[in-house]
Amino acid sequence: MALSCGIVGLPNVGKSTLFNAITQAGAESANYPFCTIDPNVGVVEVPDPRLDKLVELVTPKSIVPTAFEFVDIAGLVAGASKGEGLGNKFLAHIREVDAIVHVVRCFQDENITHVNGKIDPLGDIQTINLELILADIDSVDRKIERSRKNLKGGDKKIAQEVEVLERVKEALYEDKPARSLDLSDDERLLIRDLHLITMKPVLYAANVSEAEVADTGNNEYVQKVREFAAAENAEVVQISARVEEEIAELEGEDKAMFLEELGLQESGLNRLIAAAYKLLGLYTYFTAGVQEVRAWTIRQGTKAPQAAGVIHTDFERGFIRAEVVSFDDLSAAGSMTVARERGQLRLEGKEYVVKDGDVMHFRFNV
Ligand SMILES: Nc1nc2c(ncn2[C@@H]2O[C@H](COP(=O)(O)OP(=O)(O)O)[C@@H](O)[C@H]2O)c(=O)[nH]1
Ligand SMILES: [Mg+2]
Repeated sequence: MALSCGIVGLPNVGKSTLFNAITQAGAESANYPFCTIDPNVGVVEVPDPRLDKLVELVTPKSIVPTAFEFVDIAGLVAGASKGEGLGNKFLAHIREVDAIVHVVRCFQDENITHVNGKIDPLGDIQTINLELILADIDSVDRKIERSRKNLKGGDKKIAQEVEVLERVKEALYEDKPARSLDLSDDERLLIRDLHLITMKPVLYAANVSEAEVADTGNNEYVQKVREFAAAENAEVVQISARVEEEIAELEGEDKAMFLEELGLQESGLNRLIAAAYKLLGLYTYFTAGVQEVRAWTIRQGTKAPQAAGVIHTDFERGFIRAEVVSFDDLSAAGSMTVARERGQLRLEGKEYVVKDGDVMHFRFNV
C-alpha cells in the first residue's frame, strides 16, 4: 500500500494546477502496482541522489525509485463540515490520507477570483482549519456518545479511550488541532480508528506568482504563512503551481535550462516531495542487484521482516535474515566485494530496526 498526501485548500488557490504538474511529472504506474488507479490520485517518484550512486556502482538493468501518492481533494469550502460544497464527500477522502498538503494562495491575479474577494493567506488557512476541526468535533462527539454506552460494562480500555477523547474534544473546542496535543503512543493507538483529520501532519504549500518562483523572502504573504507555520511546527514550501506545470512538461536538458533561467536548483515539485516524505517520517532502504536497483519506503522504526514485507509478503513470512550494508559504507568502498572485505556487510535478524539508507539483501524461505 502506498502512503499518500491529500492536497487541500480553498477553491481557486491552485490545487488542481499543482496536481496536474504532479501527474505530468508522474511515475510509470506499471512499476507501482500497489498504487490506486483514480483520476484524483497521482503517483510521484521520490528523487534520491543515493539511488543514482548505487546505479553507478551496480549498473543494473532497471532502476525503480520509491513512490507515494498525492490526492487532489476537492470540495473543501467554508461550511463543508455542515454539507456546503461537496460537503462530507471530501471528508471521506481526506480521512484516508496519511498527511496533508495545504495549498495557500499567495499570488495576485485579478483574472482569478478569490472566493472571499481578497488575498488573505492567514484567513484562508483559518477557514480551512476550522472546517477540519469541525469535522473532527463531529467524529469525536459521536464516538464519545457511543463509547459512553459501552462504559457500563466496566471495560477499562473504553474508559481510557473516553478520557483521551475528552482531552481531544477540549483542544478542538479551543480551535486547536488534535496534533497539538502531546499524546503518548498508547493514547494515539486508542483513538486511531477515528482517523482524525487534524491529527495528520501538515505541510503548507505557498503558491506564488510566476515572477516569484525563486524564494527571495520578499513575498509578504509567504512571510505570514511562514510565521504561522513556525508557531505550529509545520513546514512551508514556496512553489508556483503554474510554473511547475510548465516544468513538468519538460525533460532532460530542456528542463535543466528552464530551471536555470528561473534561478532554481531543482523543481518546486521535488522540494515538495522531499518535504512531504520527511513529514511522513519515512525512511528509504535499497535493494541493489544487477537486475534492478530499487528504493523502498518504510516508516521509521520498521524491523527487518516488515521491511522485507514491503517487497513481498512471502519475504516477511519466510524471513530468515538480512545482509545489510549502509549506503555510506558501500559508497565509500566502491563495491559490495570491498565492503565485504572491510567487514561492513552485516548479518541481521528479526529484531533489526532498519536504518535510512541501508542496502539490504533478504534471505527467506517459504
Ligand atoms: N497567476 C497564477 N495563476 C495560478 C497559479 N496557480 C493557479 N493559478 C490559476 O488559478 C486558477 C485556479 O486554479 P486551480 O488549480 O483550478 O485551483 P483549485 O480550485 O484550488 O483546484 C486557474 O485558472 C489557475 O490557472 C499561479 O501560480 N499563478
Ligand atoms: Mg480543483
